[in-house]
Amino acid sequence: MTSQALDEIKIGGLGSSRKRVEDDRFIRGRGNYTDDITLPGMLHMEILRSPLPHAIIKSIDTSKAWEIPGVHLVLTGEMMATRNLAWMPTLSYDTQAVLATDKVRFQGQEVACVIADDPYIAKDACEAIEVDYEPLPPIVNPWQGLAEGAPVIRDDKTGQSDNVVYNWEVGDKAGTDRAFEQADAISKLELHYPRSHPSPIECCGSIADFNRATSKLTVYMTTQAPHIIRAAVAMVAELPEHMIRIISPDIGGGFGNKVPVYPGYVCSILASILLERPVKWIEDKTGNLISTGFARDIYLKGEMALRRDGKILGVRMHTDADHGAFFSDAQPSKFKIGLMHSAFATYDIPAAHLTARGVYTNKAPGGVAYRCSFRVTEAMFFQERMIQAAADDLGMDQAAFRRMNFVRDDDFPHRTPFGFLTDSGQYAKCLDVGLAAIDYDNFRKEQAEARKRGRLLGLGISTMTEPLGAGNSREYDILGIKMFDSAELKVHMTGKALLRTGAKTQGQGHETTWAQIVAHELGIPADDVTVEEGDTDTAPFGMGTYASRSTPVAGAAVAMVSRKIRAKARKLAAHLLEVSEEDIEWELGRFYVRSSPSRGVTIQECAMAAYSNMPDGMEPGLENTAYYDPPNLTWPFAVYIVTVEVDPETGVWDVLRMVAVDDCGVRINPMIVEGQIMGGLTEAYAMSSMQFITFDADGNCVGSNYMDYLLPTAWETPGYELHSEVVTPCPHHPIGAKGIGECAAVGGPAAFVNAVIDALSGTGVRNIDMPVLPDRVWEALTYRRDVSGAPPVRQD
Ligand code: MCN
Ligand code: CUN
Repeated sequence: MTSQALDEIKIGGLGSSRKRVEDDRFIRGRGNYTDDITLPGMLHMEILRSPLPHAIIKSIDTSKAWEIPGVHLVLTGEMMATRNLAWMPTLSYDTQAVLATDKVRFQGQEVACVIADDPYIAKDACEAIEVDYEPLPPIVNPWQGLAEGAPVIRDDKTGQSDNVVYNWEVGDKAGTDRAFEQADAISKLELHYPRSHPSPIECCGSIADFNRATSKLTVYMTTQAPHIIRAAVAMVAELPEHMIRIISPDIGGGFGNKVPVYPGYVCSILASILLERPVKWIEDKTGNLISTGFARDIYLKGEMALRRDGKILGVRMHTDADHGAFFSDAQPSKFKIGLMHSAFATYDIPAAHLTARGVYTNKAPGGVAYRCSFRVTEAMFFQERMIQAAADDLGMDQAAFRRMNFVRDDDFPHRTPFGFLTDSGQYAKCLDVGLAAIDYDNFRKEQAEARKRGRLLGLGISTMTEPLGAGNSREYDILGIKMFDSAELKVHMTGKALLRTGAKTQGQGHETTWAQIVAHELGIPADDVTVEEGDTDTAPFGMGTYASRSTPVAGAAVAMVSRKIRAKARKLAAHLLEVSEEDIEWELGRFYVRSSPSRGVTIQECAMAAYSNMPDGMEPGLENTAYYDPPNLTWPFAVYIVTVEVDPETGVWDVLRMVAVDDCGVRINPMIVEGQIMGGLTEAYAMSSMQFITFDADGNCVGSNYMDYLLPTAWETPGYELHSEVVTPCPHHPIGAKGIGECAAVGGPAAFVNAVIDALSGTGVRNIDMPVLPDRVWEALTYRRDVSGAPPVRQD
């Protein structure tokens, strides 16, 4: 490098904790969310939802609703059916009712819609609709669904005679059986990962605008994946794809909640086509909590074959997933239970076998949504709870047991027990950093001392590997659409640039970080790069943002398109400097002549030349597009360590300290990465300590509002101590970055629960299901037994 190279941090390049450019409008209240948009002549839609979880619809009388002044349209399933729109395909090859025709299958299911001059009229008219239901027995958990004689929820499906969605398995059964035969000890664990809800502050919504003059349909909506939605709308509504434009404006948090296709979107689209006017639908909080993509609600059990010295020989795992009434998971087609089989990727385990069963119940459809990379959250939770139980059973130290079984640094690339190929990491080093930070040995001493005086201290460790960034396209597709991503870069003649990608930020800060990648690759200051996402008419095709795939896939495409631009700029530089291309060297922001480094041209000068002084035969302009199909997922690693004190009288537990060591490879923007980690840890704390959304025996959703389903505020949230000193660059990512968006929410819960269980050691309590509420801890301590969180079942 010559002295004229730019200071990368000063231009907001890689490693710069640049302030988030999008926050300027957000904190001034100038964001542009779906509900901020008003179109001329716009009408408003409200949804009538079922009060019952399971019932036959005998009749629907909409006559009173039609009579209310200001009502323009009342939609029912029967009307949808005449257009073949009563049912829609889901992203997991099932079908889902748009508006119920035959039966309602969960409380909160969409039964009818009213479109009116304003939302209040529409709401009143919904209440004027009379539906005659004949109740059926509700099914609130898989066991009820699987019981002999259980009513068949999906009697709409030909050939469906029970409530089983799928049976699926993966791994080496024979090898695992052999490992168990050779084991000195076998450890077992059973638990329920409760239903949890992404609960973004902004609910879902859409504005459909069918233009009668052009026949073009524009939909503004809260989607994390606009291009997938465009494809789905083209298929469901049988509209030509080029006549559909999906625009995701600002999104107030997605967290997976805004990946699926919801009936509200479809109904607003049909209403706009029928009325030839824009139709807006904005969901309310309870509507969001009872009807949109939930997460988890899965029963996990497993056993571990162990050698006396602590070596893990094999693992067996079984899952029973509650999918609600429709199997609508947005996940790679190949894997029925998402990436559950990423479990135990952290450890060198010779054999493993997983069986998975999905069951229909009378709940909202879902399972995969919420900072999860397709069930990785459940996988890593089970892994780390099982590891703690096994270490305890062997009487081994929690940290030593993990270290002994970790995949070693020189073992990469490593084939995980279920067949993934992990490529890099420094697991033991991360653990050492975490243990030193929490002062592990001293804490253990303090814990023993405190115990003598009746105080219950606990320490929980979670060490986890996360598969982030679907695809590659060989293995990952949704409905046959391959999971790659894209970026388009236009460098204007003054050297300012416009970047668009196929991803869609919902708060993660893409407008800030993508510009940093361009700055790193081209030396154009990040402030000179505008980033746009979310409009299918302008953005290149992409699969959207979830599974922390944006940095691994779209972010890689940003680097690749920048390199294409640089390659062309190099030709322009050679022309300007009147030397051959081979004599040109690059340093950040500038090409120079190798033999005479002071002779050079900046990237901005090259940009100007692309429009004003290009060599003969060169195509003018400085624009390009890159599609990126990653060779593998990225594999970040994290260590989360929590210490707690449990009050034996009340079961209340307080977090004393929380240490987080995240290795997500090269960090584009360290401040944004830390924000992602803190947000994820807070969600982990919320899930493990307070968030409770369940169903009573009659199938009523309990916790469908913010009075019951708690979001921690700054007051409840513990302080976090973050460590960033371990950096293992991703070997295949162009800038060495791995995903980070979900790590803390995935790995965090086990650390909190492990800490509470550790505080209870000696009582025989092996498990308390989340949320680990004080009354559950009290029950465990008082009766010295495990506490299950499974919903109650009706006994009559
Ligand atoms: N980043 C970085 N360096 C890295 C990795 C990431 O600077 N090595 C930056 C990225 O450039 C990006 C952010 O960190 O600005 C998150 O990047 P990434 O890990 O690629 O995740 P995505 O952008 O794909 O975001 C998805 C992920 C998911 S799946 C959920 S769920 C979730 C999450 O992000 N939802 C969120 N974090 C969220 N944060 C906010 N504020 N809102 C949501 O809805
Ligand atoms: Cu599964 S929640 Mo995120 O992948 O959108």
